[in-house]
Amino acid sequence: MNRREFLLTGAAMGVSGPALALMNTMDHDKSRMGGRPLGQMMRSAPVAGPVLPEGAPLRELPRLANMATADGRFEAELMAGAAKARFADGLDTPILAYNGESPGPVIEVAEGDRVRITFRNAIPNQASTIHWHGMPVPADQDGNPVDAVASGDGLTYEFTLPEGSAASYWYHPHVSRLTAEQVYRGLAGAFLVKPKVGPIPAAYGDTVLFFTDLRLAADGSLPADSMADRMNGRIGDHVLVNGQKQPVLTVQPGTRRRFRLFNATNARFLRLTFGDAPMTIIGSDGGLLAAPVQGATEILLSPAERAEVVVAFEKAGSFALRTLSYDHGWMGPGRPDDRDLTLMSVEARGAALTEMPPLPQALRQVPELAASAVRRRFVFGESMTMGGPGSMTIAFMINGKTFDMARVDVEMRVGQIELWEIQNPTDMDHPFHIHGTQFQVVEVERNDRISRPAYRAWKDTINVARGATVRIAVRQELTGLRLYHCHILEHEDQGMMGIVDVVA
Ligand SMILES: [Cu+2]
Repeated sequence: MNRREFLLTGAAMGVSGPALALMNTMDHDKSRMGGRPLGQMMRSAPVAGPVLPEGAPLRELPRLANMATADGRFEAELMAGAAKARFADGLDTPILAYNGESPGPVIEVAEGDRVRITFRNAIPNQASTIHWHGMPVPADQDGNPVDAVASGDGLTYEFTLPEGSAASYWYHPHVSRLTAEQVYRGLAGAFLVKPKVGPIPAAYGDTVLFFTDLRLAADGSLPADSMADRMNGRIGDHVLVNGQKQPVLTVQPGTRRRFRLFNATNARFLRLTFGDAPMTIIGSDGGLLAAPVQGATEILLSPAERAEVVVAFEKAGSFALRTLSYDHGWMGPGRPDDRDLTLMSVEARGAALTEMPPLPQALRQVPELAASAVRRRFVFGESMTMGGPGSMTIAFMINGKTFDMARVDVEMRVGQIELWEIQNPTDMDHPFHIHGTQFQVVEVERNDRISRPAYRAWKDTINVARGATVRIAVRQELTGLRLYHCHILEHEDQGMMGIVDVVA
C-alpha cells in the first residue's frame, strides 16, 4: 500500500472534504496549527495535553533484588499488574507495571549465573509472558505467545547465561495481539548481563538510559491505539528517559560517561546526538564491539535496538541529548515531528576531573560468522482490506503470510550459520528481530548500492529501511521454536511475524 492508495482509501472510508484536505496538508510536515502538528489534532488526543514536569535530576532505575543466597544464582519475582503513575501534576495515570515500577526494575546478573524468575500475571483479564529480548535462553523459557500465562496465573522462567553473553538486553511481554498494548501501558525493563571482568574503566560509570514513549489524554489516561497507530506504530507525545521527561544529569567537567541506550518504545525511531560532546560507540544489542568506534556524531536506534556509548564532557557547560529528524516512512496523515526533541541534558560543572583512564583499544573478540550455503529470503508486506463503510482490516505480513501460532514457517539446523535476506519493498521501515540469538549484518542493499557495516557487531534487531534489503548471518545455538518479527509492536501484533523451528 502506498500513500496514494491510502489517500484514495481515505476517500472510500468516507473521509472527504476538510479531512481529506487535512491529510494532503499533512504531507508538508511543517504545517502547524496552534503550535501542534495537525496530525496530532487528528488523533483522539486533545489539543492541549497534560504538561509534564521537566528538569528533575536523572533517576537511577531501581534494581530487582536478588533473593538467592548461593553464589552464581539470581532469584526473584516479577509481578505484572495494574498500577498508577503520576506523569503530570494532579493526574493519576492507570498503567501496567512490574512490581509496581515502570520502567520495570533493572535486572542485573553476571555471566555464568543461573537465573530463576517467578512471574506472576496480575493483569486483569489479559494473558501475558516475559520475553527476554536478545538473550540466549532456551526456547521454552523465552516467553513466547504459545507459552502465555493466563491472568491470575504464574510461571517460573529458568536459564543459565553463558560466558560471553554480557550485554544490554531488555524484557517485555510477548503475547498474542496484546504485546503493543502491554508495552505502551508500561511493561518493559532493562536486563544487564555483566562480565566478571570488563574492559571499560569503572571511572566511566555505567548509566542506563531507558527510552519509552508516552501519550496522555487530558484526563491523564493512556488512549487506546488509533487507526494511525495501527498503521504506523504508536508514537507518543513525550519521550521519557528512565520514566522522566527531560531529566538532568550533573557531572564534573572532564567526565567520560558510559551510557547504555535502550529504545523501548513501541514504534519510535530515535536518531540521537549529544551535539558537540564527543561520542564513542562501544557496544551494540549483543554487547561490546571488538574496538571502540570513535568520532560518532549520532546514532540511530530503531525500536528495540540498544547501543553502548562513551560520551566525553570535556568542558563546563550544558549538553543536550537531542533527536534528529529521521524519515522512516509514514502512511496517511499525522507524521509526528520528531526533530530536535531534547530528551535529557547533561550539566558539566564544578571542579574539573583531571584523571580519566583511557578507553582500551581492544574491547573483546567478535569473530565473524562465516558465509553459509543456506540462504533464505523474507519479504515484508502490507495490505489493507475494506470491510464496509468505516471498517478496514490491515495486515502486516512476511512472505505474504500473517502470523499463525500453529504454523512453522522455516526449519533450520541448530549450530548452522545461515544467510537471511530481509527485503522491504513497503513504504515504511520495519526493524527485524529474531529471538534467542545474536546475528551479524553482512550487507545492506538499497537503490542498487551495496554497503557493508562500518564495524562488526552482534545484533538481535536491525532496521530494514523501506526499499532496502538487509543480509544477515545468523546461527541458533539452542533447539526449539523461535519467533522473528517486525519490532514495531503494532505491526508484530497484526501479523508481521513468523516461526523458525530450530532442529537438532
Ligand atoms: Cu513493521
